[in-house]
Amino acid sequence: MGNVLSMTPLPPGPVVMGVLNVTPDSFSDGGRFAAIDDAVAHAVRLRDDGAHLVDVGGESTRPGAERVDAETEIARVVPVLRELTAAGVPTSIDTTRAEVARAALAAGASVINDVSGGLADPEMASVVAEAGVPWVIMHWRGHSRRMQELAQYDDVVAEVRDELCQRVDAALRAGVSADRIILDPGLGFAKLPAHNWRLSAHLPELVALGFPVLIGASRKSYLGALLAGPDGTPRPVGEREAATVATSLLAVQAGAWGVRVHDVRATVDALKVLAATEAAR
Ligand code: PMM
Repeated sequence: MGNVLSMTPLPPGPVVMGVLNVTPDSFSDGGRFAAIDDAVAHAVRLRDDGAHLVDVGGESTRPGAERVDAETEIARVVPVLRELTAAGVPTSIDTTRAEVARAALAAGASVINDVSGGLADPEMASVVAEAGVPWVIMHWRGHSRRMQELAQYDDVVAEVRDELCQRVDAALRAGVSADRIILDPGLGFAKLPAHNWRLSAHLPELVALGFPVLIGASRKSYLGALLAGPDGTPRPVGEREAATVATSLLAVQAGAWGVRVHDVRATVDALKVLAATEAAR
């Protein structure tokens, strides 16, 4: 599969983004992919399973996580991005730092996935504008260490939509082209479980803004809470796959353009079921 993400305008979707965390403290991969060879082999598997691009991240964004410096982040992601580019695997870089984004683009990344939507680093918008690459602008209120304190909303759907619109305005002012913008409500980022469910239920209101919408529900803790055992113990991270697939499928049915998932094969299978059903209408 070629790099559909280098198309202008963006491809129609659904687009599947596979997750590759190269962070020793990543909650879902448990550091297993920290070694470059393992990371590359895993990313190639995600591509072969049907991922349109592989999202490479070198800084954990799990709630409560401490930050690493830019140098560490670059040292983690750049060798992996170079190898993946050589292997023909399209990649995005999951970073909030302009410096890391710049290094990642030079190493072959073709999309910037910024969980802060440009808020964490004022330089990010100009890096994106200059490179002309697609930019995932996610809803965000603060870094992981304190983000759950910021999960306060009167109307989460309206506030997330309005805050995303402010980020879009800032991006356009910085010279980013509207056809390069992808929006993401940021499930789990300064959101309590009820906020995530409400955003999922009201996804069409975000889709109505007219930008492609990406959803990242994969293995998140609100799914673990939903599936908790009778004693209230959350379902472990590795056992949230069916719930992840269901969430991704519902999101695409509600108009999402793309989904960001760890288990690409399961999601691609589900999306094939949806496509076959739609084709038979
Ligand atoms: N979630 C995580 C990391 N990056 N990027 C986007 N665009 N949307 C998300 O929901 C998102 C993201 C955290 O999940 P992980 O630790 O499993 O990668």
